[in-house]
Amino acid sequence: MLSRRESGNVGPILTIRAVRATGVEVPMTYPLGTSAAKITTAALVLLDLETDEGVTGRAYLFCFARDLVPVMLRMVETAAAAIVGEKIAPVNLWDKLARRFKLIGVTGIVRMALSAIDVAAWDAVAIAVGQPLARLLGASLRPMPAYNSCGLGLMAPQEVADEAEKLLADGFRAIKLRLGYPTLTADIAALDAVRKRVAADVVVMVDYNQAFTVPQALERGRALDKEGIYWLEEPIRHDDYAGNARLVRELTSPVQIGENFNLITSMQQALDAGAADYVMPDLDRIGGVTGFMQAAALAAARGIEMSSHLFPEVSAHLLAATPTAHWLEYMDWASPILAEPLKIVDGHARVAERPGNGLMWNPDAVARYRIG
Ligand code: SMN
Ligand code: MG
Repeated sequence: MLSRRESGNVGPILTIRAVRATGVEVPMTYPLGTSAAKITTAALVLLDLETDEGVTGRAYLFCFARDLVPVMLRMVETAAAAIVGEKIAPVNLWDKLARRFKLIGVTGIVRMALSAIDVAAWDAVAIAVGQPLARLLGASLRPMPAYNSCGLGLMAPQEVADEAEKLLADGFRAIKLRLGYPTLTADIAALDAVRKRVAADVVVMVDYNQAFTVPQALERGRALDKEGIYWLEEPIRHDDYAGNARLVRELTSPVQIGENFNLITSMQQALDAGAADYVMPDLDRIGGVTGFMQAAALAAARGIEMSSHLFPEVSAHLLAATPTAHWLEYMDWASPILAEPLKIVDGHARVAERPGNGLMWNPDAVARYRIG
Protein backbone atom coordinates (compact mmCIF):
# COMPACT_ATOMS: atom_id res chain seq x y z
CA MET A 1 0.00 0.00 0.00
CA LEU A 2 1.26 3.49 -0.75
CA SER A 3 1.85 5.71 2.25
CA ARG A 4 -0.07 8.98 2.59
CA ARG A 5 3.09 10.95 1.87
CA GLU A 6 3.94 8.94 -1.28
CA SER A 7 0.43 9.19 -2.68
CA GLY A 8 -0.23 12.80 -1.75
CA ASN A 9 -3.54 13.97 -0.37
CA VAL A 10 -5.38 14.61 -3.60
CA GLY A 11 -5.45 13.47 -7.20
CA PRO A 12 -5.03 10.19 -9.03
CA ILE A 13 -2.08 8.20 -7.80
CA LEU A 14 -1.38 5.48 -10.33
CA THR A 15 -0.06 5.79 -13.87
CA ILE A 16 -0.75 3.14 -16.51
CA ARG A 17 2.45 1.62 -17.82
CA ALA A 18 1.00 -1.23 -19.93
CA VAL A 19 -1.94 -3.57 -20.27
CA ARG A 20 -0.90 -7.18 -20.90
CA ALA A 21 -3.55 -9.48 -22.38
CA THR A 22 -3.26 -13.28 -22.33
CA GLY A 23 -5.60 -15.76 -24.01
CA VAL A 24 -6.48 -19.05 -22.30
CA GLU A 25 -8.92 -21.85 -23.06
CA VAL A 26 -10.04 -23.67 -19.94
CA PRO A 27 -12.11 -26.88 -19.97
CA MET A 28 -15.54 -26.55 -18.32
CA THR A 29 -16.54 -29.00 -15.60
CA TYR A 30 -20.11 -28.90 -16.93
CA PRO A 31 -20.64 -28.12 -20.63
CA LEU A 32 -23.26 -25.45 -21.29
CA GLY A 33 -25.79 -26.48 -23.95
CA THR A 34 -28.00 -23.43 -24.47
CA SER A 35 -30.80 -23.16 -27.03
CA ALA A 36 -28.43 -20.95 -29.06
CA ALA A 37 -25.08 -22.81 -28.94
CA LYS A 38 -23.17 -25.43 -26.95
CA ILE A 39 -20.13 -24.19 -25.02
CA THR A 40 -17.67 -26.74 -23.65
CA THR A 41 -14.64 -24.60 -22.83
CA ALA A 42 -14.19 -21.16 -21.32
CA ALA A 43 -12.21 -19.00 -23.76
CA LEU A 44 -10.88 -16.15 -21.64
CA VAL A 45 -8.63 -13.14 -22.05
CA LEU A 46 -6.76 -12.23 -18.86
CA LEU A 47 -5.81 -8.59 -18.34
CA ASP A 48 -2.90 -7.35 -16.27
CA LEU A 49 -2.95 -3.58 -16.06
CA GLU A 50 0.52 -2.56 -14.88
CA THR A 51 1.32 0.78 -13.32
CA ASP A 52 4.51 2.78 -12.83
CA GLU A 53 3.95 2.42 -9.08
CA GLY A 54 4.22 -1.39 -9.24
CA VAL A 55 0.53 -2.11 -8.60
CA THR A 56 -1.14 -4.49 -11.08
CA GLY A 57 -4.91 -4.46 -11.63
CA ARG A 58 -6.60 -7.56 -13.06
CA ALA A 59 -9.72 -8.55 -14.96
CA TYR A 60 -10.79 -11.30 -17.32
CA LEU A 61 -13.02 -11.36 -20.37
CA PHE A 62 -15.26 -14.24 -21.39
CA CYS A 63 -14.95 -14.55 -25.19
CA PHE A 64 -17.76 -17.10 -25.82
CA ALA A 65 -15.63 -19.02 -28.37
CA ARG A 66 -11.96 -19.92 -28.84
CA ASP A 67 -11.79 -18.25 -32.27
CA LEU A 68 -12.72 -14.92 -30.70
CA VAL A 69 -9.73 -14.88 -28.35
CA PRO A 70 -7.27 -13.41 -30.91
CA VAL A 71 -9.89 -10.80 -31.84
CA MET A 72 -10.37 -9.79 -28.21
CA LEU A 73 -6.62 -9.72 -27.61
CA ARG A 74 -6.23 -7.24 -30.47
CA MET A 75 -9.18 -5.18 -29.25
CA VAL A 76 -7.77 -4.95 -25.71
CA GLU A 77 -4.33 -4.03 -27.04
CA THR A 78 -5.82 -1.36 -29.31
CA ALA A 79 -7.84 0.18 -26.48
CA ALA A 80 -4.92 -0.02 -24.08
CA ALA A 81 -2.67 1.88 -26.48
CA ALA A 82 -4.96 4.90 -26.01
CA ILE A 83 -4.40 5.08 -22.25
CA VAL A 84 -0.75 4.20 -21.63
CA GLY A 85 0.70 7.02 -19.53
CA GLU A 86 -2.71 8.07 -18.16
CA LYS A 87 -3.42 8.43 -14.46
CA ILE A 88 -5.90 5.88 -13.16
CA ALA A 89 -9.21 7.53 -12.43
CA PRO A 90 -11.58 4.86 -13.82
CA VAL A 91 -14.57 7.12 -14.48
CA ASN A 92 -12.43 9.57 -16.45
CA LEU A 93 -10.59 6.76 -18.22
CA TRP A 94 -13.94 5.38 -19.36
CA ASP A 95 -14.90 8.77 -20.80
CA LYS A 96 -11.61 9.03 -22.64
CA LEU A 97 -11.92 5.53 -24.11
CA ALA A 98 -15.59 6.04 -25.01
CA ARG A 99 -14.61 9.17 -26.95
CA ARG A 100 -11.77 7.32 -28.69
CA PHE A 101 -14.20 4.64 -29.96
CA LYS A 102 -17.25 6.84 -30.48
CA LEU A 103 -17.26 6.55 -34.27
CA ILE A 104 -17.24 2.74 -34.39
CA GLY A 105 -19.60 2.68 -31.40
CA VAL A 106 -19.11 1.53 -27.82
CA THR A 107 -20.88 -1.78 -28.29
CA GLY A 108 -19.99 -5.41 -29.04
CA ILE A 109 -16.37 -6.32 -28.45
CA VAL A 110 -15.35 -2.65 -28.14
CA ARG A 111 -17.45 -2.22 -25.02
CA MET A 112 -16.23 -5.59 -23.68
CA ALA A 113 -12.58 -4.55 -23.95
CA LEU A 114 -13.31 -1.15 -22.40
CA SER A 115 -15.24 -2.79 -19.58
CA ALA A 116 -12.41 -5.19 -18.78
CA ILE A 117 -9.92 -2.31 -18.70
CA ASP A 118 -12.28 -0.49 -16.33
CA VAL A 119 -12.45 -3.56 -14.04
CA ALA A 120 -8.65 -3.81 -13.98
CA ALA A 121 -8.35 -0.05 -13.31
CA TRP A 122 -10.70 -0.26 -10.30
CA ASP A 123 -8.77 -3.29 -9.05
CA ALA A 124 -5.54 -1.30 -9.19
CA VAL A 125 -7.12 1.57 -7.24
CA ALA A 126 -8.48 -0.81 -4.58
CA ILE A 127 -5.09 -2.51 -4.23
CA ALA A 128 -3.35 0.87 -3.96
CA VAL A 129 -5.62 1.97 -1.12
CA GLY A 130 -5.39 -1.45 0.54
CA GLN A 131 -9.12 -2.23 0.49
CA PRO A 132 -11.29 -4.97 -0.99
CA LEU A 133 -13.21 -3.51 -3.94
CA ALA A 134 -16.56 -3.82 -2.12
CA ARG A 135 -15.25 -1.70 0.74
CA LEU A 136 -13.79 0.89 -1.64
CA LEU A 137 -17.32 1.17 -3.09
CA GLY A 138 -18.70 1.81 0.36
CA ALA A 139 -20.02 -1.66 1.19
CA SER A 140 -19.30 -4.28 3.82
CA LEU A 141 -18.15 -7.70 2.62
CA ARG A 142 -21.57 -9.27 3.06
CA PRO A 143 -22.11 -12.84 1.85
CA MET A 144 -24.08 -12.84 -1.38
CA PRO A 145 -26.74 -15.46 -2.19
CA ALA A 146 -25.54 -17.37 -5.24
CA TYR A 147 -27.13 -19.82 -7.65
CA ASN A 148 -25.09 -22.49 -9.34
CA SER A 149 -25.31 -21.58 -13.02
CA CYS A 150 -22.95 -24.25 -14.32
CA GLY A 151 -24.25 -26.79 -16.82
CA LEU A 152 -27.93 -27.79 -16.93
CA GLY A 153 -27.97 -27.42 -20.67
CA LEU A 154 -30.25 -29.16 -23.13
CA MET A 155 -29.94 -32.92 -22.43
CA ALA A 156 -32.15 -35.94 -21.73
CA PRO A 157 -34.35 -35.29 -18.65
CA GLN A 158 -32.60 -37.84 -16.43
CA GLU A 159 -29.18 -36.41 -17.33
CA VAL A 160 -30.40 -32.92 -16.42
CA ALA A 161 -31.70 -34.24 -13.09
CA ASP A 162 -28.39 -36.05 -12.38
CA GLU A 163 -26.47 -32.84 -13.05
CA ALA A 164 -28.85 -30.76 -10.91
CA GLU A 165 -28.15 -33.07 -7.99
CA LYS A 166 -24.39 -32.67 -8.44
CA LEU A 167 -24.65 -28.87 -8.70
CA LEU A 168 -26.49 -28.69 -5.39
CA ALA A 169 -23.96 -30.89 -3.58
CA ASP A 170 -21.74 -27.98 -2.44
CA GLY A 171 -24.43 -26.23 -0.40
CA PHE A 172 -26.11 -24.32 -3.23
CA ARG A 173 -29.87 -23.86 -2.86
CA ALA A 174 -30.55 -22.51 -6.35
CA ILE A 175 -29.83 -23.61 -9.93
CA LYS A 176 -30.60 -22.40 -13.46
CA LEU A 177 -32.04 -24.66 -16.10
CA ARG A 178 -31.49 -23.91 -19.78
CA LEU A 179 -34.70 -24.66 -21.66
CA GLY A 180 -35.95 -24.04 -25.19
CA TYR A 181 -36.16 -27.66 -26.41
CA PRO A 182 -37.89 -28.16 -29.77
CA THR A 183 -41.20 -28.83 -27.97
CA LEU A 184 -42.97 -27.51 -24.89
CA THR A 185 -43.44 -31.13 -23.75
CA ALA A 186 -39.64 -31.58 -23.71
CA ASP A 187 -39.20 -28.35 -21.71
CA ILE A 188 -41.69 -29.55 -19.09
CA ALA A 189 -40.11 -33.05 -19.02
CA ALA A 190 -36.68 -31.56 -18.16
CA LEU A 191 -38.16 -29.28 -15.50
CA ASP A 192 -40.26 -32.09 -13.98
CA ALA A 193 -37.26 -34.44 -13.85
CA VAL A 194 -35.28 -31.80 -11.92
CA ARG A 195 -38.20 -30.95 -9.62
CA LYS A 196 -38.69 -34.63 -8.73
CA ARG A 197 -35.01 -35.05 -7.92
CA VAL A 198 -34.21 -31.94 -5.84
CA ALA A 199 -35.59 -30.74 -2.50
CA ALA A 200 -38.88 -28.83 -2.70
CA ASP A 201 -37.35 -25.56 -1.48
CA VAL A 202 -34.62 -25.45 -4.15
CA VAL A 203 -34.95 -22.31 -6.29
CA VAL A 204 -35.09 -23.10 -10.03
CA MET A 205 -34.51 -20.34 -12.55
CA VAL A 206 -35.13 -20.94 -16.28
CA ASP A 207 -33.14 -19.42 -19.18
CA TYR A 208 -34.46 -19.52 -22.76
CA ASN A 209 -31.52 -17.63 -24.29
CA GLN A 210 -33.80 -15.63 -26.62
CA ALA A 211 -35.17 -18.76 -28.30
CA PHE A 212 -38.71 -17.61 -29.06
CA THR A 213 -41.03 -15.17 -30.75
CA VAL A 214 -43.53 -13.36 -28.51
CA PRO A 215 -46.45 -15.77 -29.26
CA GLN A 216 -44.21 -18.82 -28.68
CA ALA A 217 -42.87 -17.34 -25.45
CA LEU A 218 -46.43 -16.66 -24.27
CA GLU A 219 -47.40 -20.28 -24.90
CA ARG A 220 -44.32 -21.70 -23.12
CA GLY A 221 -44.45 -19.07 -20.40
CA ARG A 222 -48.08 -19.85 -19.53
CA ALA A 223 -47.16 -23.51 -19.13
CA LEU A 224 -44.18 -22.58 -16.94
CA ASP A 225 -46.41 -20.30 -14.85
CA LYS A 226 -47.98 -23.50 -13.48
CA GLU A 227 -44.61 -24.97 -12.52
CA GLY A 228 -43.43 -22.42 -9.97
CA ILE A 229 -40.18 -21.28 -11.58
CA TYR A 230 -38.27 -18.46 -9.88
CA TRP A 231 -37.70 -16.40 -13.03
CA LEU A 232 -37.98 -16.74 -16.80
CA GLU A 233 -34.83 -15.39 -18.43
CA GLU A 234 -34.51 -13.96 -21.95
CA PRO A 235 -37.55 -15.69 -23.42
CA ILE A 236 -37.39 -13.58 -26.61
CA ARG A 237 -34.93 -11.33 -28.45
CA HIS A 238 -33.15 -9.34 -25.77
CA ASP A 239 -33.74 -5.93 -27.34
CA ASP A 240 -37.46 -6.33 -28.12
CA TYR A 241 -38.50 -4.25 -25.13
CA ALA A 242 -42.15 -3.96 -26.22
CA GLY A 243 -42.33 -7.73 -26.57
CA ASN A 244 -40.67 -8.29 -23.20
CA ALA A 245 -43.07 -5.78 -21.64
CA ARG A 246 -45.99 -7.81 -22.98
CA LEU A 247 -44.55 -10.95 -21.37
CA VAL A 248 -44.13 -9.05 -18.09
CA ARG A 249 -47.82 -8.09 -18.23
CA GLU A 250 -49.24 -11.42 -19.35
CA LEU A 251 -47.15 -13.99 -17.49
CA THR A 252 -47.07 -14.54 -13.75
CA SER A 253 -43.47 -15.86 -13.76
CA PRO A 254 -41.11 -12.89 -13.31
CA VAL A 255 -39.27 -11.98 -16.53
CA GLN A 256 -35.51 -11.59 -16.11
CA ILE A 257 -33.33 -9.83 -18.70
CA GLY A 258 -30.12 -7.82 -18.64
CA GLU A 259 -27.10 -9.89 -19.68
CA ASN A 260 -27.33 -8.17 -23.07
CA PHE A 261 -27.85 -4.62 -21.84
CA ASN A 262 -25.34 -2.50 -23.72
CA LEU A 263 -24.27 0.10 -21.16
CA ILE A 264 -26.79 1.72 -18.81
CA THR A 265 -28.57 3.58 -21.61
CA SER A 266 -30.14 0.36 -22.89
CA MET A 267 -30.98 -0.71 -19.34
CA GLN A 268 -32.79 2.56 -18.85
CA GLN A 269 -34.72 2.09 -22.11
CA ALA A 270 -35.70 -1.43 -21.04
CA LEU A 271 -36.91 -0.22 -17.66
CA ASP A 272 -38.77 2.71 -19.22
CA ALA A 273 -40.57 0.18 -21.44
CA GLY A 274 -41.47 -2.05 -18.47
CA ALA A 275 -39.53 -4.87 -20.16
CA ALA A 276 -38.31 -6.66 -17.02
CA ASP A 277 -39.38 -7.71 -13.54
CA TYR A 278 -35.73 -8.33 -12.62
CA VAL A 279 -32.43 -7.29 -14.20
CA MET A 280 -29.02 -8.97 -14.39
CA PRO A 281 -26.41 -6.77 -16.10
CA ASP A 282 -23.20 -8.35 -17.33
CA LEU A 283 -20.03 -6.73 -16.01
CA ASP A 284 -18.41 -6.62 -19.46
CA ARG A 285 -21.45 -5.34 -21.37
CA ILE A 286 -22.76 -2.80 -18.89
CA GLY A 287 -19.43 -0.94 -18.69
CA GLY A 288 -17.25 -2.60 -16.07
CA VAL A 289 -17.32 -1.56 -12.43
CA THR A 290 -18.18 2.00 -13.46
CA GLY A 291 -21.17 0.90 -15.54
CA PHE A 292 -22.32 -1.74 -13.04
CA MET A 293 -22.50 0.78 -10.22
CA GLN A 294 -24.48 3.17 -12.42
CA ALA A 295 -26.82 0.27 -13.22
CA ALA A 296 -27.13 -0.42 -9.48
CA ALA A 297 -28.24 3.17 -8.94
CA LEU A 298 -30.75 2.89 -11.78
CA ALA A 299 -32.17 -0.36 -10.38
CA ALA A 300 -32.35 1.18 -6.91
CA ALA A 301 -34.20 4.25 -8.21
CA ARG A 302 -36.75 2.00 -9.95
CA GLY A 303 -36.95 -0.43 -7.02
CA ILE A 304 -35.96 -3.38 -9.22
CA GLU A 305 -33.98 -6.32 -7.91
CA MET A 306 -30.64 -6.70 -9.65
CA SER A 307 -28.55 -9.83 -10.12
CA SER A 308 -25.24 -10.31 -11.90
CA HIS A 309 -24.24 -12.20 -15.05
CA LEU A 310 -20.99 -14.22 -15.21
CA PHE A 311 -17.75 -12.96 -13.54
CA PRO A 312 -18.83 -14.06 -10.04
CA GLU A 313 -15.51 -13.10 -8.45
CA VAL A 314 -15.82 -9.38 -9.23
CA SER A 315 -19.64 -9.30 -9.28
CA ALA A 316 -19.75 -10.49 -5.65
CA HIS A 317 -17.98 -7.24 -4.65
CA LEU A 318 -20.32 -5.15 -6.77
CA LEU A 319 -23.55 -6.76 -5.59
CA ALA A 320 -22.42 -6.09 -2.03
CA ALA A 321 -22.62 -2.39 -2.96
CA THR A 322 -25.90 -2.75 -4.92
CA PRO A 323 -28.91 -1.53 -2.90
CA THR A 324 -31.36 -3.95 -4.58
CA ALA A 325 -28.91 -6.88 -4.85
CA HIS A 326 -30.70 -10.12 -5.66
CA TRP A 327 -28.70 -13.17 -6.82
CA LEU A 328 -25.08 -13.71 -7.81
CA GLU A 329 -24.73 -15.93 -10.88
CA TYR A 330 -22.00 -18.41 -9.98
CA MET A 331 -19.99 -20.38 -12.47
CA ASP A 332 -16.62 -22.04 -11.87
CA TRP A 333 -15.29 -21.29 -15.36
CA ALA A 334 -12.31 -19.18 -14.31
CA SER A 335 -11.53 -21.24 -11.21
CA PRO A 336 -8.84 -23.44 -12.88
CA ILE A 337 -6.67 -20.40 -13.69
CA LEU A 338 -7.22 -18.53 -10.41
CA ALA A 339 -4.78 -18.74 -7.50
CA GLU A 340 -7.76 -18.45 -5.14
CA PRO A 341 -11.17 -19.26 -6.63
CA LEU A 342 -14.24 -17.58 -5.15
CA LYS A 343 -15.46 -19.35 -2.00
CA ILE A 344 -19.07 -20.47 -1.68
CA VAL A 345 -20.31 -21.27 1.83
CA ASP A 346 -23.91 -22.42 2.40
CA GLY A 347 -24.93 -21.12 -1.01
CA HIS A 348 -23.39 -17.69 -0.42
CA ALA A 349 -20.32 -16.19 -2.09
CA ARG A 350 -17.75 -14.87 0.34
CA VAL A 351 -15.13 -12.53 -1.07
CA ALA A 352 -11.70 -12.64 0.54
CA GLU A 353 -10.45 -9.98 2.98
CA ARG A 354 -7.80 -8.83 0.54
CA PRO A 355 -7.14 -5.57 -1.32
CA GLY A 356 -8.66 -5.41 -4.80
CA ASN A 357 -11.23 -7.56 -6.58
CA GLY A 358 -9.53 -10.79 -5.54
CA LEU A 359 -8.40 -11.93 -9.02
CA MET A 360 -4.95 -13.49 -9.01
CA TRP A 361 -3.72 -15.90 -11.66
CA ASN A 362 -2.29 -19.35 -11.06
CA PRO A 363 0.80 -19.07 -13.31
CA ASP A 364 1.17 -22.82 -13.92
CA ALA A 365 -2.46 -23.12 -14.99
CA VAL A 366 -2.20 -20.04 -17.23
CA ALA A 367 0.88 -21.56 -18.93
CA ARG A 368 -0.97 -24.87 -19.40
CA TYR A 369 -4.13 -23.36 -20.94
CA ARG A 370 -2.56 -20.49 -22.86
CA ILE A 371 -3.66 -19.96 -26.49
CA GLY A 372 -3.51 -17.25 -29.13
C1 SMN B 1 -25.20 -17.78 -20.73
C2 SMN B 1 -24.08 -17.24 -20.21
C3 SMN B 1 -22.87 -17.34 -20.91
C4 SMN B 1 -22.81 -17.98 -22.09
C5 SMN B 1 -23.95 -18.50 -22.60
C6 SMN B 1 -25.15 -18.41 -21.93
C7 SMN B 1 -26.54 -17.68 -20.04
C8 SMN B 1 -26.57 -17.27 -18.59
O1 SMN B 1 -27.42 -16.86 -20.74
O2 SMN B 1 -27.34 -16.41 -18.28
O3 SMN B 1 -25.83 -17.85 -17.81
MG1 MG C 1 -28.90 -15.96 -19.56
